[in-house]
Formats: sequence, structure tokens, C-alpha cells
Amino acid sequence: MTPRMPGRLRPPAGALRPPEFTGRLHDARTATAVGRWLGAAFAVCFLTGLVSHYLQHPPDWLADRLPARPVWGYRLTQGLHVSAGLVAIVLLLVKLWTVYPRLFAWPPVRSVRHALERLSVAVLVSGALFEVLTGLLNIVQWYPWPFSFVPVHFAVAWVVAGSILLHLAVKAPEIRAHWRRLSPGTLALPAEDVRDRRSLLLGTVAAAGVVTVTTVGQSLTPLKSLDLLAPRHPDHGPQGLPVNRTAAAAGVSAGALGGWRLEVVGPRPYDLSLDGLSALPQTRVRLPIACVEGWSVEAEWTGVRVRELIERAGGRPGVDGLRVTSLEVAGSYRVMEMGTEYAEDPLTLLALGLNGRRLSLDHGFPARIIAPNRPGVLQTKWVHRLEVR
Ligand SMILES: Nc1nc2c(c(=O)[nH]1)N[C@H]1C(S)=C(S)[C@@H](COP(=O)(O)O)O[C@H]1N2
Ligand SMILES: [Mo]
Repeated sequence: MTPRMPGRLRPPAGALRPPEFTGRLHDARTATAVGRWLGAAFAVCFLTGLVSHYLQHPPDWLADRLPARPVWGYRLTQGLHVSAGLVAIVLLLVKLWTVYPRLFAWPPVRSVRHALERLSVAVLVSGALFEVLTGLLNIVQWYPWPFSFVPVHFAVAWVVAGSILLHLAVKAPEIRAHWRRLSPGTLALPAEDVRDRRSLLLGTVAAAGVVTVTTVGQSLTPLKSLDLLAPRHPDHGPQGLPVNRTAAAAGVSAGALGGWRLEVVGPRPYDLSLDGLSALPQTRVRLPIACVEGWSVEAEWTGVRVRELIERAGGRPGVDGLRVTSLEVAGSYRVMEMGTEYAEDPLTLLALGLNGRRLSLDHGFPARIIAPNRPGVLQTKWVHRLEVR
């Protein structure tokens, strides 16, 4: 068995000697095999992350074109985002284990090209670790950093995407050699290498599978009973639905709701008490709440169609958008903009009821927004004003 020493040269005698690695799987072949899965997981994260970003922060030209169908669209893309991110943690660890002997390459820098290559790998590795770590801590709602998660996670995603493309370009010759050796009749690998690699890859698949099966139930509700490691369980919460931010956390108290009236601003402004709202035609819809943190669950909502409230104020559904303001005093989700596709959709409600009962305070009493194919953060609770734009 030949020790694999990545550098070509030995250090001078007497110098600090880099460690020797005798494992047979620290080679380009294993790195390529794991790397393509990792690349696929990151691609899913990147694309679904883009979807989530543009649904939450659309440029002006896109805001009124965002589609309200399929109703489960955001549920699917965000579930995939978090599941692929969790699998990426397993794959990233295996990949780093495969290639870490290269950290000790001797000499550390052979040429300008080599220095640049090592620098680009350093950016890639730190960016990738940053993304999976911040994503993981975000889904357990722990924010031990001074910056705000969303913009930084989004910005670093571009850095990682760029460094992956660069990495693929730099490694293209090795990747190509790997695939060529797979063709029959060329260089055969020692049987024990093949066996070990197969074990490693099977172990990796098994670990990724366990992570997925024990977490995906937070969104894929048929598997909810296996949801052992996920931060949320779809059934745990008042009225059979998790709560992301409680009324207490948002500074909304039952007392402050005393004289609550819904204020609707538009060409013909009006306001309504809760009794007045309840007296309007009520619609019942089944729609999911899909949180950006990866849990989602479908529920039955009753309330007044937002398009009817817009029409009553003299607005034109399909032409006018809506600004929704919550009673919440501070917080990033106090004011929400709704594009025309959602505002005119017959499934978009100002909901008063959830799963057959009046909304509980934590779910947004007296009234909240529920709309199809939108991130949970935009399903505004404790609504108090609608402005027709
Ligand atoms: N006003 C207000 N509405 C809000 C929030 C908030 O912090 N403030 N959180 C949002 C988030 S992140 C989610 S996932 C959904 C969750 O709704 P639920 O608590 O009824 O399940 O509410 C949304 N509505
Ligand atoms: Mo959320």
C-alpha cells in the first residue's frame, strides 16, 4: 500500500515534516464521486434560495407578475432548500475528509497558479461551511452572530456559486480523467480500493438518508411521525399548527386589541369591526403555511377574500396591489407588500378562522393574511390596515 502524499517534493531533512496519509480514499476519484453529489445539493440550494429571495424581495417589474400557483410551490421549493442543505452538511464533511491531506501539500505554494488555486479552494470551503452552518442555526432559530441572517446568507451563496464554477474549471482535467478511467479496458483499480470506496460512498448515502428521513417530516407531512431531528413538528402548536413568532414575542397583547378595527385605505376608505368583517361573505380554503425555516403544513382557513375588500374600497383587483400593516410594533414583518396576482386571487384571504375555530392570538387574531404560493414570512398576522396601491 503506497502512502498518498499530495505534494510532489519532500520537505528538506530536519524541517517540520508534514503528516503522511495512508488512507486509500484521499484521492481525486473519491473526491470527484462525492463532489458531484455535493455540487447537486448546492445547486438545489442555490436555485431554491433564489426563488425564495425573489418571492420576498421582487424587483418592481416582477412584483405584480409573481404567480399564485401552484399553491404548494413555495412549500416544495423551501422544503427542498432545507433538505438539500441538511444533506449538503453530510456530503461536505465527507468531501473535506477526502481532500484534507492537501492542506499539508509541500511546498505549500509551488507557483502563482498553485497559490491562486489554493486561495480559491479556501474561499470555496469557508463559504460552503458558512452557508450550511448559518442555515442550520437559522432553522433552529439560534442567531449567535451580529449580522442579519438573510442578506448575508444570500450574498455568500453567490460567492459559493462562483467558487464552485471556478473550482470545476480548475479541476476539469482531473474530473475528465476520472470519468475516462471508468470506461472499460482502461486502467483497472486495485480491488481493495474499489471495495473501500464503495463502503465509503454507501455509508455517505446512508447518513444522508437518515438525516433526510428524520427531518423531512417537518414539511412532507406523510413522514411527520419520523420527524425526530427536525426543529418543528407540523402538529405541535395551537390549533394544530406551529407558531413561528408568538404574540408575546411580537409585543401584541389581547389588551391592545380592545378597540380593534380594520382600516382599509383606497379611493373609498372605510373601516370595519371584527363583527362587521364576520358579517361579510366568508370563504373557506385549504392552504399551506410554508416557513422559510423549512417547516410547512396545510390548514383550513376561513375569512374574507382580499379582492372583495379591495373592491369595496374602490380598488381594481388585478391592477392594484396591496400594502398590509400589522399591529406589531416593531419587527421585519410588520409591513408587507402584496403583488396583484396574489391580491386578486380568490384563495387569498384576510383570515379570521383556522381549522374550524376563531384564530388564536398566536396565529394572528383578530385577522391575518393567508395567500397561495407565498413564503410564511409574508402571511402577516395581527393585520390592522390594508392600503390599496
Ligand atoms: N406580523 C407578523 N406576522 C407574521 C410573522 C411575524 O413575525 N409578524 N411571522 C411570519 C412567519 S415567519 C411565519 S412562518 C408565519 C407563521 O404563522 P403561524 O405562526 O400562524 O404558524 O407567520 C408570519 N406572520
Ligand atoms: Mo417563517
